[in-house]
Amino acid sequence: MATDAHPPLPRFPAGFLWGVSTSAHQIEGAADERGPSVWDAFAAEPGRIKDGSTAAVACDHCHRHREDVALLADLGVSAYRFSVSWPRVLSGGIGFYDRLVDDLCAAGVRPVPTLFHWDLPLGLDWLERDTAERFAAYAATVAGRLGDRVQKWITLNEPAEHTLLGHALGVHAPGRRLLFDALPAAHHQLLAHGLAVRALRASGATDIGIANSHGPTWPASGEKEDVEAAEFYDVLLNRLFADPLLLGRYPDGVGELMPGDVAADLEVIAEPLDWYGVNYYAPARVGAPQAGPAESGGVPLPAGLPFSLREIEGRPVTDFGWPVVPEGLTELLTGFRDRYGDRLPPVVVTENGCSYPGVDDQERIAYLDGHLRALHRALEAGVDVRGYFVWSLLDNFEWAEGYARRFGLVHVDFATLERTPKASYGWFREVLRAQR
Ligand code: IFM
Repeated sequence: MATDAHPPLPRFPAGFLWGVSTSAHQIEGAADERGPSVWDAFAAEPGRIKDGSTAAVACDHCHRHREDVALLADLGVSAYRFSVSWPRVLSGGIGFYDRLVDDLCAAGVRPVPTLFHWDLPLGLDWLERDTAERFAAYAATVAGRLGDRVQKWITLNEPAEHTLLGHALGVHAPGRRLLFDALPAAHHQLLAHGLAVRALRASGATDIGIANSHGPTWPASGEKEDVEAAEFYDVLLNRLFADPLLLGRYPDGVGELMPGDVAADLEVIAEPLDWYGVNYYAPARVGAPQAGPAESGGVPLPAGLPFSLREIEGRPVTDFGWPVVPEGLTELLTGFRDRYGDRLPPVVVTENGCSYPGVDDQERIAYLDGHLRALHRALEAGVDVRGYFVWSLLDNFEWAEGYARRFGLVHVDFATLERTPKASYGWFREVLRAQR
């Protein structure tokens, strides 16, 4: 709804895809109706999840998906990004996605499944190359079952975070602290992506992307040491995952650290994409290493890293402590266009959102409003952006934070599982109406 604080948003192009995102492990629950994932095992270890919770019930979406599809329809989104639980499919539960996709289609909401959003079946391991082959077989199974109704596919969600938090720093499942020895997990996920693209294409899919998290990296100063540290961080978080996909090569010095026949794998990894998904939350301000304890977004960082993360001063922060920097989205997208040129396919913002408590969530409205304006500036600057998905439809299980961080447009009472649309839900609905 347009107010003095939020005048009407500029018009986005006809056919622009408007959506919201969720992921299986964060909302589905019904854990006893599927096989276990690495996240079930991780959450069962004392001290891993801040509030001691698990995702066994979460939003109970598996049993309440009709109510959630009705919320999507009422919101007026054209698309819904959800993820398919590989453990659920392995244990014979693919029928749930059949029903979900049917209900979405009946409601006029385009289903956009992500095939992997961190809930690896327990027993599989991204350090093993074989996991990539298994992923391709699973992708073929899902495409065979849903491909008659699903056009738009996402292979992986945020392999960067899954590698960094899960394999390098050990604060997400599977809880490994391998630091730079975690790089094979990144390579095997990228290989899995490429093999899955081939499997999806073989099943007739023509609209395939990936959801990668990216953000601008700002040097803490113009000093050479800070600039070099920021460049290193940019390689780690951005280029390590975008260069192989879009250019068919790793940044200098990285390929040598990867396992297997990297040159042959890169040909698979660089299978052409129909679009490129960007998850954006905030930029990083990076400087040379500093003495003393370091952290990133509340995650303690080990000593000895060749960079340090610095506070972005003078900005509001979300409940998670993340700085609110809408223009970082414009900078990121125009920077990607400049860096990758015509190798960059059309872009879709596959996640953007913020954690705040409460149902009258004016801060979330301000956050989304600011980011949509920033996105429009990227369009004006010539970036081919085709869609925008809010993270998230529902408050959910926010990984190691448990249920304390609320990203939803819809409030979930985790005692009763009652859904209550927040002020931001009403605001976004009006935005979507005005864009029709
Ligand atoms: O909740 C996560 C999501 O699973 C992946 N992207 C970032 C979100 C907020 O932390």
